[in-house]
Amino acid sequence: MSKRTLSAKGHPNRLRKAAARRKGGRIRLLAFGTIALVVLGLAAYFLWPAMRPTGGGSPGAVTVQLSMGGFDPNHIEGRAGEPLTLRLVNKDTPLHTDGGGWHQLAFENLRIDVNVPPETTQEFTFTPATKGSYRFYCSVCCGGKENPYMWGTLEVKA
Ligand SMILES: [Cu+2]
Repeated sequence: MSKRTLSAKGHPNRLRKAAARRKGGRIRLLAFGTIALVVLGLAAYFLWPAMRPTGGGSPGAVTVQLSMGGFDPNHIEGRAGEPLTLRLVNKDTPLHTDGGGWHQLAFENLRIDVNVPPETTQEFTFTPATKGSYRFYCSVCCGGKENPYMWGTLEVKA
């Protein structure tokens, strides 16, 4: 018989209390851990949009913000034969009733149609072949193509 069993027989009450204390400590630790995880998770959830990099991305990319107010900037310049990267930033939330926060950048005369989900950033690169003025629009919000604010221009120089 070991010493432990002996003492267990000798002081059953005190042992039970010690076991209960250990159990209570473990539950407290578990509760603390859970709460800490929840708090960290919530902090990350709420802070992520603020910390999300919006200035970075591909070097040389032209950033265009998409919103219910249209494109910002709504005038972009490029050069014929040179790749142009557009970085489309949509900060609208899915709570928008008009289009669900989605925005689009589509060119009238080029085969380009990019749809950007709410609260996301999308980059795309294309090479305008010839010089000229190309109009682009968003048709998923605020009256779409019929709304004069939902238009922008890409000026391609030779
Ligand atoms: Cu839009």
